[in-house]
Amino acid sequence: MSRNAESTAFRSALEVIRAVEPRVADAIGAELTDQRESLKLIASENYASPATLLAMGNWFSDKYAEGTVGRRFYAGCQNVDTVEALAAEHARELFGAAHAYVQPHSGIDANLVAFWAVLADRVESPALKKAQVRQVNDLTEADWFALRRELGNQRMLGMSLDAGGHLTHGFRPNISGKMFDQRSYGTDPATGLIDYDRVAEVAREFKPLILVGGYSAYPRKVNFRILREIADSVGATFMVDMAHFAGLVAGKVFTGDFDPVPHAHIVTTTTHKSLRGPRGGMVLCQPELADQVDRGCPMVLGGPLPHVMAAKAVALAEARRPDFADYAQRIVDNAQALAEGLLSRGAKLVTGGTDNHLVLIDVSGYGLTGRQAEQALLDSGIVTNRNSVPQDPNGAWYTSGIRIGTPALTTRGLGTAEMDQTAELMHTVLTQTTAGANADGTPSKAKYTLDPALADKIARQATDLLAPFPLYPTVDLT
Ligand code: DSN
Repeated sequence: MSRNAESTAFRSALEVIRAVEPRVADAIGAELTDQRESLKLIASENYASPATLLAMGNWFSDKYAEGTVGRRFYAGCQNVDTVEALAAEHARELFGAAHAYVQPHSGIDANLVAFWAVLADRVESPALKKAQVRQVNDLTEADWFALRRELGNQRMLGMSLDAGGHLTHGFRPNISGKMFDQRSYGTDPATGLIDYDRVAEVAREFKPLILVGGYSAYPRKVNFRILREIADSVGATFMVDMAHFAGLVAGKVFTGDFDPVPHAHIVTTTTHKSLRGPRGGMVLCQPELADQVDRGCPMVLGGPLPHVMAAKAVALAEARRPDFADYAQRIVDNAQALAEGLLSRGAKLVTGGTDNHLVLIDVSGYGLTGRQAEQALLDSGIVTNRNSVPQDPNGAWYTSGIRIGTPALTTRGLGTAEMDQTAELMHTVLTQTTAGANADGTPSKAKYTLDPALADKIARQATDLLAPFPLYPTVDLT
């Protein structure tokens, strides 16, 4: 695509927006500038292609399309059918999945669709069969009451939050924790790795309806074949949330035992992280769960967003191109180079390194909390996010970790040499930052000191590092 076509498209769009509310046009332009200038190491963020972005800004946004392809509750959905069917076809082909449902608006929505598909299949359907009725409206009040109690009395086993699991895998602040009786499996305190024997032991004791695999802050591969065997041994449905590493599955970096799709009954993902698509979610499943999954809207989702499904179709088509596999491999090469660069400068990393797109630094080694480190790095033009580490003494707000990831910088074209330079910049900031004290002299978990001149110098060096790798080089808004 020529520089001209993409520049013209975005410039024209901003001109149209500016005529109505110039402050919105200005904010959109400012966001591009900010993204271009920051060294983005947030493991869950990326940069979608211009084609993906443009597919979202159009009249598909106006259309209601509850239902599924060819079976809608609204008339006039033929064009939505086209893009939804395309997105689902690309998803099935890309991941080798039997069924794909591309309507979820986010990862949490995709997980809710999956949970309710399993509950419908494993709890509701048998109850309807037993009562010899076709649907819930035909149950007696007493049977309906009993079914509701049964639906609310199921068990889920997922990875603990401080080991890298996700809030939506049954934790109390999230609706999943209010729906399910939950237990967690953690990681081995000595190695930081998943202890599969321990997972099997907890599964045997707890007998979950759903065993969840997947993480948002675990820097290693997961063996999904073993987790499936554990699920089978206790009669659990095996679900994997691959939101963080879907791009590595799509790019065939994770194959065999490490590809969740052939092993899990149901797989959820976001479409924006390492997969580099629009903000959104998706569910892949085995044929026996397809009908229940397709009931996601209106079961737990509001009307599907056809403009986002159009963008999913574009991004998934991009991920099916041969160069996406090269991109996925470079994400991991970069993460490993970044981990090596940090380790060689004395950083303490959870599990001692990485097999995937993310690195978790235990910043207690620098005498800092995650919050202090996150802010000091931000002052220096390096965007990261704080994250708990296993058995974190500082809790989920202050934390003792910094999570970093390479999908975004890899999209810009930075390679392993730049990762080493990034490690040097981070090392300088983290070693030169000192934890502060509260007014009463006790150690503060938030206050810190970093020489502003040094922070400015690092920020300039970060900008210099990015300069040869312009973000959206085909887009010129001037
Ligand atoms: N917010 C995403 C992340 O940063 O990992 C997951 O929900």
